Amino acid sequence: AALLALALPLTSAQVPTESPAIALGSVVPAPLEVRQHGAAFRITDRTVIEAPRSARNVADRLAEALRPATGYRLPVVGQAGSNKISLRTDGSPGYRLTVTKSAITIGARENAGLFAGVQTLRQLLPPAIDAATPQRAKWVVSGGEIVDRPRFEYRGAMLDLARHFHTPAEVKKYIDAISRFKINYLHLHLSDDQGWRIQIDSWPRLTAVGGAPGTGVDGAGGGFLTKADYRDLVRYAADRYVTIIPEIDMPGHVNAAQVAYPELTCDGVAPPPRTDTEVGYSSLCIGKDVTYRFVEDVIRELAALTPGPYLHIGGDEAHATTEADYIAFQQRVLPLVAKYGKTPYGWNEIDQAPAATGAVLQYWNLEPTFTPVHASKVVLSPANRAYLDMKYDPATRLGLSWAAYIEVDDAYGWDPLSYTPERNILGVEAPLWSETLRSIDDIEFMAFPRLAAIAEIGWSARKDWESFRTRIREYYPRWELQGVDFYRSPRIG
Ligand code: TNX
Repeated sequence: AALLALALPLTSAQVPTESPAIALGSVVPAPLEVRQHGAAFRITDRTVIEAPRSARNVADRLAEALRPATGYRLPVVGQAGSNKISLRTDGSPGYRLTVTKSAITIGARENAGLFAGVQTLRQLLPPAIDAATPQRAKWVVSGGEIVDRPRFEYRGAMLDLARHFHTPAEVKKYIDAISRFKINYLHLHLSDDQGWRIQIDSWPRLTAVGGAPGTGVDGAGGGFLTKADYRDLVRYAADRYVTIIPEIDMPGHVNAAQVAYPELTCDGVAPPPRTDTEVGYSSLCIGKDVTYRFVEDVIRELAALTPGPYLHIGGDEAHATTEADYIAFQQRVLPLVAKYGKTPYGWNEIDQAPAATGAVLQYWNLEPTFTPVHASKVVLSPANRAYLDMKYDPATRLGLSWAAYIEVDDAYGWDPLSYTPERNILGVEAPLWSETLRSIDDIEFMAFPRLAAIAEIGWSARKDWESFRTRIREYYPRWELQGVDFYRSPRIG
């Protein structure tokens, strides 16, 4: 799809130069307050980007976004008169975007807010702004003001690198696409029965064996991240105000680790490598000391690589672990995450352990209400609403259907507050499991437009399907120009 977009730049016939400026509120996720008034601003070959040193990174992202399609220089400067896009640090939580004839101003307390404002601005320009080569278009933005801030502080996406490895270049392309919708956490599922995808120096066979060619579902998902790859991804994400959350899944989902290190089983015998999609058959050996040396080494190395606050230890579907063993395991392991300076994070099963006090839970179950017993905060990922690997309908070529078919309006039509009181909620996350996915096109086809629906649930205070439907329909040409694949839902039209 990326090649196609490059090969077919928009012709002037496809981009009417007289098209009216986009309405100020026509953005996904929907902004909080919008007042359209006054004259529009037009970006010209003389426009400059004004930013203080502290916001240089955001200014660079803005310039990168606007230069290819406009063909303008758009220099980043410390101070300018008029005809400028100005980034400034002010008191606004979220961001405030003001458009007058002489300037576009984005103000925010933090760079993350400025970056969110930049994503809004990109959607207020004609879709041709996403072309990779200079386009003939009037780069006009409607006059007025947007005051916007997130409903929840955590708006996440998850990629499963274990069932099929996805390369750093693919993960970066996904970060580009999700950060446009103000997603600010990317959870990487780095280990499972079929593969181990992150270098751990103290246990090198994890990747030498668990990341080898032939691992993954159907033997088609080999590969792993070196520590250098991972650090580079963390940096790339941080430059887009996305925080990486690593997950090592345990005590279940560990077959790949046990193939590499048979001492991690109770009988010391290596199990056969698995390339099927079954779940719930493997378990670390809860009574063995080596189990906790292994777990502590992995947590220590991952914590040292990860600047973000969270470390996810999985904990789901441990059907091969007794309940008593499961709790005993989490009682020892949850505190290890804190020992290395991170907030423990796990799938909702970890709430069985009293040591989950202070942890974050990721709720993936289907029951419509949930009250944490031990954990402090919940990230909502109900599988029948937020799982991007569920098929859209029975005809969808990719994906699974054990939780539901999830059309775009199903992904949009739920409220976190109906699950648990607001004080428990950290935010929402849309996981994408990779049993059936190979390429970045596969990932994108399952993620979009549903990820945009989840992003709006996480960001916007008000929700309206008809309005979302219209705004996301208007986004389609942007995905086409970005070379991002997506599902043309009949519900959107
Ligand atoms: C359940 S839900 C899983 C994963 C599978 C996924 C497929 C959860 C925490 N675990 O192991 O990949 O279903 O949809």
